[in-house]
Amino acid sequence: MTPSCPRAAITTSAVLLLLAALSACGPSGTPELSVSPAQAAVPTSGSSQIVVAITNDGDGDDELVEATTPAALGVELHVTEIEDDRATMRELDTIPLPAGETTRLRPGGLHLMMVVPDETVVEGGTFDLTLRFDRSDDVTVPVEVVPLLDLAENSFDQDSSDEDALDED
Ligand SMILES: [Cu+2]
Repeated sequence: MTPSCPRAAITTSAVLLLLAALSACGPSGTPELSVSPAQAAVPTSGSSQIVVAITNDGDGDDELVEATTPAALGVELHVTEIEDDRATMRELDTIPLPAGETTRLRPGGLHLMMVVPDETVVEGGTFDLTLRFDRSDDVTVPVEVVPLLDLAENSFDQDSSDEDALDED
């Protein structure tokens, strides 16, 4: 210790004040996520969409940063956009999960796309899906494999106000 050096003490407290100010600019509140039961479509042409809803009941935002499953080569985060009357898909790095909102991943909007599903992804089968978040702990949910038409119906039953076009994958 060097008590004879008041300048060092001032500098230290200035740094602490600065750190406190910086951390106040970081994420505030605490996300509180719950994940609905999930369904996937029987694969067509080497891919399959997964329908799941993620509800954030907390007072802090979160983000979905990765989805993985042992049942496929990979799971991509996608959004469908309409451009010149044509639906195109874009891959996203993350999907925002704002506080107080339910984010539905389903055909036509934000969605999860399983690439190269394996032989366990057949009608009536189930597999595990693990979701990784920026702030919350990982969540693993079982995914039930259903015919594509059932998947589309189930995903839109929950919110009839959504009139997005079906994704044509
Ligand atoms: Cu897609």
